[in-house]
Amino acid sequence: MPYSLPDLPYDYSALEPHIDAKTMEIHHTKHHQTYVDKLNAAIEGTGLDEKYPSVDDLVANISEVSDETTKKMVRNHGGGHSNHSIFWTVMSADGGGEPSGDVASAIETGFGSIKEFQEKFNTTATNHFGSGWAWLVSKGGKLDVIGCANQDSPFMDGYFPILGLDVWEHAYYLKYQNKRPDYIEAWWNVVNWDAVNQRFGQAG
Ligand code: MN3
Repeated sequence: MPYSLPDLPYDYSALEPHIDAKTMEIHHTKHHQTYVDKLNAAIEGTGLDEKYPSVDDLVANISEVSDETTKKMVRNHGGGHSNHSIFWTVMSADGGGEPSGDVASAIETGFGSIKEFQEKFNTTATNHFGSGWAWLVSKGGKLDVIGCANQDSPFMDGYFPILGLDVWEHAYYLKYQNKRPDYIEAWWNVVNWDAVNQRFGQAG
C-alpha cells in the first residue's frame, strides 16, 4: 500500500501563537503531502512499501535500495515523510514546560542538565546552515544532539529520533522571517514532553 499523509493530532491553529495556523496548514497539506506523493511515485513497482509498511523502517534500510535515482528520492522524500510524521506528534497545544519522566533523567545524565541540553539543541538548530533539522537522538542507549541536512533522517545513520525541530525556512518564515532563533525559542512552548517520553521508551 502506498504511503499516506497522517492527520495532524490537533487543529492547524492549535500551536498558536508560537506556530501560526497558516504555516501549519501549508506545511502539512503542501510540503508534507508532496514528500508523500513523490516518495510513492519513486517507489512504485519496487515493492518497498510492502516490505516496509512503516516509512521509518524504509529510511532505516535505505542501503537496500540499489538504484541510485530511487535511493536519492527515498533519501529526500522518504526522509521528509518520516521526519514530518514525527515532528507533528512531538508538538501539542498543551506542550512546553520542563521535561519529566525517564527522558528528563536521561537528558540530565547525558548532557549534565536540562539547560545544557537545550543550549546544545538551540545551538545546533540555530547554526545549521541552510535547510535541515535538529534532533535529540538515541543510539545504543546514549542520547545525543545532531543536525541533519535537508530531509536526511536520523534513522539513516542508525539513530533513533526522539525529538526533532524542522529548521527549513518553510517551517517558520511566514511568522518569523529571517529570525530563526525566535522560532526556536517559541517552539519549546509547544514541545509535547509526554510524546517525547513515549518515543524515548521506544528507543533501543
Ligand atoms: Mn518541513
